[in-house]
Amino acid sequence: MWGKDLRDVDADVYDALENERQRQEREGLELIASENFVPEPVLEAQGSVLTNKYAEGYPGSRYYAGCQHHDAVEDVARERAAELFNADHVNVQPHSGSQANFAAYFSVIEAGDRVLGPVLAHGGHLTHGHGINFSGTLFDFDQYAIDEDSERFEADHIVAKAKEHDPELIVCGYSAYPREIPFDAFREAAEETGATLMADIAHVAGLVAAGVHENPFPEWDIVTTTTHKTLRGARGGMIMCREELAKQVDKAVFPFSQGGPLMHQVAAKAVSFGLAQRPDFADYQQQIVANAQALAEGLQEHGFRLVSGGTDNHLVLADMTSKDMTGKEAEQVLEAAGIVVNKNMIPYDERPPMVTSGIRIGTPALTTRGMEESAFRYIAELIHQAIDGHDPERVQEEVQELCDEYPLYENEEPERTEVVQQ
Ligand code: DSN
Repeated sequence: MWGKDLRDVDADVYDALENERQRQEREGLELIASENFVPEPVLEAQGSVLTNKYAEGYPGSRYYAGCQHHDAVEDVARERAAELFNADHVNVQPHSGSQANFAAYFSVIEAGDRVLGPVLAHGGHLTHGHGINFSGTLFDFDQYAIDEDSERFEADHIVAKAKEHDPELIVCGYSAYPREIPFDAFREAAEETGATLMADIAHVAGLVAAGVHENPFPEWDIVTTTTHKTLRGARGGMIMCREELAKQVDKAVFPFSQGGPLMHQVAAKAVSFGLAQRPDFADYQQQIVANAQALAEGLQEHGFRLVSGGTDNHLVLADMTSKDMTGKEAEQVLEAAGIVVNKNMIPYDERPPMVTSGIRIGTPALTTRGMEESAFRYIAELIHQAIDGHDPERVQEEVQELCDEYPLYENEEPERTEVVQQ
């Protein structure tokens, strides 16, 4: 009817996809801390016929007929996630991390309620109470900060802030915090104030699932995550909670904030959770951290100042004022050399978010390619050479060689054919 192969049917999209595959595999070192490369079976599930069907509701209770196979897939996803994170209940339908946080808030608090969350520039996320986001608009947020000297979240400050604001909900979890999340400090603050506890573990979810980072369960009330960062799954969000909150969480996702679930994504989440249950996933997560620490040491040897002096997890945050550069300039210089990082605010940054003083560098994606500590020490050397302006062409060549040495998807390059537009 319309042809079977994308390359025959739509040259524009086919070419863009092929170019992106080429960029990911051959044209640079992917060091954005929130990105990763999913295994082929995850891609296969994402491109499956499950995209064809509406399945509003939950397994065993759908609004449309014909959902038996969708039920099977969603049950598997929920069960695997619950086991991975030791959660009583899981909702795997949120389309993204922001959607998960939206629904999580409305499952435990109402508009106008008081919430305590982190300062965005101190590692938080827009959905943790920023004024330009729904969270800062709909709820009465106050923010806790990183300690200016230790550059870590400290219990005294968090507890004092909680007593001052008397929140109904306390949120922790970060996009750019290189240290272990101090869950105890938040538990103490919640005990003092009676607040509900919510952790957004999007960045460290893979580490948590593998036991490389502390798990907020079983003590915490509600935990959100994305599924595609260190967890290395299909792109999307997820909410986990104590059994008592299960009904509220499900209602807050559907019908309150979402319509039909993206069941092809749910299937792909199920596949990635299954892969995360295998023993080699724990090795992978340990390697992510070992690589970040090797990268941190290499950068420090070359005079980069790192926020908090190092890392416990999958990312480092480099203060580029130690190299007389802004984050934006560093991002551009590195991108020209084929090293992909993002500019990032550092705590107490005096520069605006589109300039920043820092860069965030993460190890999950290149660890998926098989790189270990020696490769990351070498990457630190290449970053130093690019930033300090040594022979940019040679740095680019070295980046290319590293990409070739650590292939990503092993598939043969498809033969380009003449595209016939229909
Ligand atoms: N955009 C993500 C990150 O890069 O951390 C957060 O949602």
